[in-house]
Amino acid sequence: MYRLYGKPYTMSMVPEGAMDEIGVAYDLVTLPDGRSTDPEYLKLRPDGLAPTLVDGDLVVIEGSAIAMHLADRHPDAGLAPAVGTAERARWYQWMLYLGSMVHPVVANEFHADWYTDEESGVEGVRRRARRNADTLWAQIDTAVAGRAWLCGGTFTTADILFLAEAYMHHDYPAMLAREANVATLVGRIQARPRMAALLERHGVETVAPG
Ligand SMILES: N[C@@H](CCC(=O)N[C@@H](CS)C(=O)NCC(=O)O)C(=O)O
Repeated sequence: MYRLYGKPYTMSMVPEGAMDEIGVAYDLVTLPDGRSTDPEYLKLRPDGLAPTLVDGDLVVIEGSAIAMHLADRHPDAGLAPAVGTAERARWYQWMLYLGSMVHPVVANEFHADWYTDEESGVEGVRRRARRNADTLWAQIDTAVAGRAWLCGGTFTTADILFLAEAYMHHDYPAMLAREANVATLVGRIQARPRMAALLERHGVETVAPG
C-alpha cells in the first residue's frame, strides 16, 4: 500500500487528492508543523518538508511529481492526458508552473522568516509575496478563460493542484472575487465529491462557485 507523509492544508493535498480520485487506499502519516527533524523522515526527504510518497522501494518527493507519478501508475483513472497530445503538453506546463512558480510565492508568504536573515525584513518579504501572488493569479485568470478543465476536456492532476494552490492563496476569498475565470474553474473542480471531501478534511472553508 502507498504511504504518504503529509500535513493538513499543504502541498500534500495534491497527491492525496490524486489517490482519492484514483480510488486507491493509502496510509497517511501526518507530520508535525515546521520542517521535520526526525532522522528517519530526513532519510526519505532531506529538507524535512511535506509531502513524500513511499511506493514500495521507491521514494518520491515533491507534491507535483508525486501526483504525476500516481497518474502514470494508474492510467485507467485518466488523470494524465495521453502522451504527445496538446493536453499532455499543457499538463506538463501547469504541473510545473503551479509547483515551481506559484507555490514558492505561497511559501514566501507563509514562511517569510525563512527568506530573510533580518527580523526587520520579514514583513517586507511577506508584503511583496502577497503582491506577487496577486499578480500571478491575475495572469492565470486570463490564461484559464473558457477552460472546461485546466488542460482541456478532461479532469487531471493539474486541476487538483490548481484547486490546492488557489486555496493556499493568502486571501483566497478576495482573489476569487477578483478573478472570475479562476473562480469558475475552482467551482467546477470543488463540485467533484472527492475534491469537496478533500477540502473539508483539510479544513478549507470553500468559497461558493463564481
Ligand atoms: N515544492 C515542495 C514544497 C514543499 C513545502 O513547501 N512543504 C511545506 C508545506 S506546503 C512544508 O512542509 N512546510 C512545513 C510546515 O509548514 O509545517 C513540494 O511540492 O513538495
